[in-house]
Amino acid sequence: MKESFKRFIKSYFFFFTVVLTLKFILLRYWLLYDFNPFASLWFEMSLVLIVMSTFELIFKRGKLVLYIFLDLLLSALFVGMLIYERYFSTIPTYYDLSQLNQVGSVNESMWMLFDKTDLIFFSDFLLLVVLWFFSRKWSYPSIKTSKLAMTGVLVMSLVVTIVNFQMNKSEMVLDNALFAKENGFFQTQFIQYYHENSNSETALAFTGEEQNVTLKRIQELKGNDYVPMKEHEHFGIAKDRNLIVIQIESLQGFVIGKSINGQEITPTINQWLEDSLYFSDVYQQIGSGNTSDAEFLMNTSLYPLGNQATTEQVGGMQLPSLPRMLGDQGYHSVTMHADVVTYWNRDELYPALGFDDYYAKEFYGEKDTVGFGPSDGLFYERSMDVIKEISSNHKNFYAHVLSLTSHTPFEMPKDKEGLDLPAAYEGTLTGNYMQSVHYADQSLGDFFQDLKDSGLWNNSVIALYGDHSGLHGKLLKSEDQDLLEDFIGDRYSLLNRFNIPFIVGVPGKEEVSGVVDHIGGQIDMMPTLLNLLGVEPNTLYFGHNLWHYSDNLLGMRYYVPTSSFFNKNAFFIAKNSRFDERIIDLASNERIENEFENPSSQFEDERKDILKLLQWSDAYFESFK
Ligand code: GP9
Ligand code: MN
Repeated sequence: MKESFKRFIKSYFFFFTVVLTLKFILLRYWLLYDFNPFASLWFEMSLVLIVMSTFELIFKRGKLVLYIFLDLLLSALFVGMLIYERYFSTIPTYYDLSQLNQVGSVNESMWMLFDKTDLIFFSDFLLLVVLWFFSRKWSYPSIKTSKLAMTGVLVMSLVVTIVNFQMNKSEMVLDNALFAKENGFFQTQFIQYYHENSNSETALAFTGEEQNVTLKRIQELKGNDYVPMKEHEHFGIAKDRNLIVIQIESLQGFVIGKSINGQEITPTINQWLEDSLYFSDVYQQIGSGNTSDAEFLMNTSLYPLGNQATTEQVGGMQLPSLPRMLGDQGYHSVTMHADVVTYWNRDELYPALGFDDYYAKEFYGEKDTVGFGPSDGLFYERSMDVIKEISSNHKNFYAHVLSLTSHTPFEMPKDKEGLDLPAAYEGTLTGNYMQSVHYADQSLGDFFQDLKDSGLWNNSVIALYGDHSGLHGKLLKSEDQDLLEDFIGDRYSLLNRFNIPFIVGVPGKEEVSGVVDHIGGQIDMMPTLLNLLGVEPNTLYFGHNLWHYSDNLLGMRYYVPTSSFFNKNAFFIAKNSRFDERIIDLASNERIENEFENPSSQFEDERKDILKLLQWSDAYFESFK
């Protein structure tokens, strides 16, 4: 017995079991703040042991190669997961593997997040080489494990995996990391896959007369009495105008109206605010599809999917959308972006959204490239040519114009850095961000001037918003936190991070101006614009006219756990693997849960309501498949 145990601990099976268990323990600790080492054995190794015992039972030779391959694969996956978490503040899922082709464009930002300590996941390979080199008694290759023992391991591991799955399959995965902490990384994937592929029925009227009943229910869950859009004030104030919607890459609200070293960061926008509507309390709602989710939200007023870029699912669909609704009114619609059109599956997204035409890198070319596309300056110049052409051929048009230069890591050629920054900001992520936003604003100014010169300005509605935050997660070093705190005059909180500007101008209509502090999200943009254009949506939508309604219930998922929401007064962040529920007061930017005896109960009803809204939105989306 003693002898066979001695032999066993010299086996590959034993060596890699120990090594991989240790790696899982470390990964779960770093990624999920899980201090329980047994969770690694029970949840994670049970599955790995199925693979390893199968190796043992099937193969007589070459097992070492298989083990090394498995170990390498898992180690690379673990490092990838850590980097991913630093960028997206959540753990990846199997969907993300299908997105690996997208990594090319953002890899610069990704590599900034690689940490030397990540190499620890490869340290066992060094150990293997050293052992091999120095130990002549290294007899691993000849060690055989007992068939009976391996069959036992296989059966046990299978039982544990199946029992885990059966026990948890009915649970909803609201937060990947929390679910993985409680049930294991692999189980999280299985259960998500299971939910994705089992049909869930929603007793909801999507079409016909009853659609209004659903719209009413949606509005009630958002805390308002439903009023048909035709009865809203200012309905149709911009009837028959063109619509130009500009989505600015990574533009956050905290720079608007602010100066540094006596220079305005966004002078074009600041001046435009004098005669336009500024919705100051609007928050991003994108999911893992980032920029493309913002495009989706703007054009559909539906929630993006939780765990995968919505664009992954839209192939062949004909979604209810802004281009389609405006198309019914005779508008020609076009969308413009300087990256390759296949990035984020936009070649499938645009037909699904019903755009008549799109212009992408293939059109804009490679000249004056900054980051992964031609500069905003060049982009607007060429877009202007298209817009002029379209406006001369069509009665009305809708142009969705998507800027790109102000993308992470915000590094630009010196001649595009227009701000004279204080020394402390030079070369920092925060300083670079300000420079790139300043450049984006300056290029926007040229575009605005061209619109004015061409005469299009005065018969258009011009709207602008940021797609999502640029300064977030572990990209921010402590020096950035200090600089931001100093700049804002308050801590750089999640509210600052998620707040984006939404600005709407109807030139010549003085009443369309001022600051509106109604709480809103990207989901509210489409209905707000349709109201001005005097087009009552003929489909379901999950936002509302932000000018009319002051209460709201807004979901955000992916960047915070699903079931997190904004209401009129607070941002409720659901529990995740690291923190309990957190509640931030919108007015004071302070955490407020300590003021309640039982914080979650205050918000429990709304938490259920937002889950309902998300489920309805998903089901509505699915109904177009
Ligand atoms: C890619 C560009 C940037 O085409 O839109 O995408 P992001 O990384 O912000 O999602
Ligand atoms: Mn983006």
